[in-house]
Amino acid sequence: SDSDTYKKAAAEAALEYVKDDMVVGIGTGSTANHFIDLLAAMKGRIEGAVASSEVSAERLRGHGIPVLDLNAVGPLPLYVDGADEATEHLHLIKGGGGALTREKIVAAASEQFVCIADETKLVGQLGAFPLPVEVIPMARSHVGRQMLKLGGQPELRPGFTTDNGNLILDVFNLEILNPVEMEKQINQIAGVVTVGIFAQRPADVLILGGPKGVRVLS
Ligand code: DER
Repeated sequence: SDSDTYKKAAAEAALEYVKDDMVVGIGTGSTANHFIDLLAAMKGRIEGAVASSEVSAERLRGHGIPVLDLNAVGPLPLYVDGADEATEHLHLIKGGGGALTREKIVAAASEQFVCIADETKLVGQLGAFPLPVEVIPMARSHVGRQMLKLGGQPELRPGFTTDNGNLILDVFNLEILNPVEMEKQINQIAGVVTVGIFAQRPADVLILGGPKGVRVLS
């Protein structure tokens, strides 16, 4: 599909940021998968990768790329991952793939966060994509009620448990006028593990693939 072509182009452009002997932080999703598959060509030159999900870890191992524990490698120079939505301020909505907690951890531990996406992900205001919120199971209803108070419509992601054993609420129709403030507000709610707004720690570079090639925002 065209979208797949554009995701591949963005992933290809992200390879520029990978240097010899690096340990690279890697995200989750179809765009990150293209990056993993392209990274395989640099296998002998990088030290390894830190994965943000078991799925990505398996894909890396399948290419013979060493998967390392974040606690064993300290701060990372680079994190490459996709997004569900992005603004020109490099604020993101992530979590469509359900890996938002580990993605936020590895992004926080990384010097440079390079986000790769097809250009349809670029929006004027976040929130058309339902906001993923990872919650401790016993807090599902409590957090759901707080989302209603914020004007959102929470829906439990059916039959899904995160790598951390938690649940995900997808919150529809939230008006996210100030992503940094909304991220802080939802983070405070008891039972919330991670909210899929990446604004306090936004991307540093946004690479968008499209019919006219690749566009880089920073
Ligand atoms: O779940 C996530 O945060 C993924 O990065 C997701 O947002 C991007 O998925 P895609 O690359 O398949 O569009």
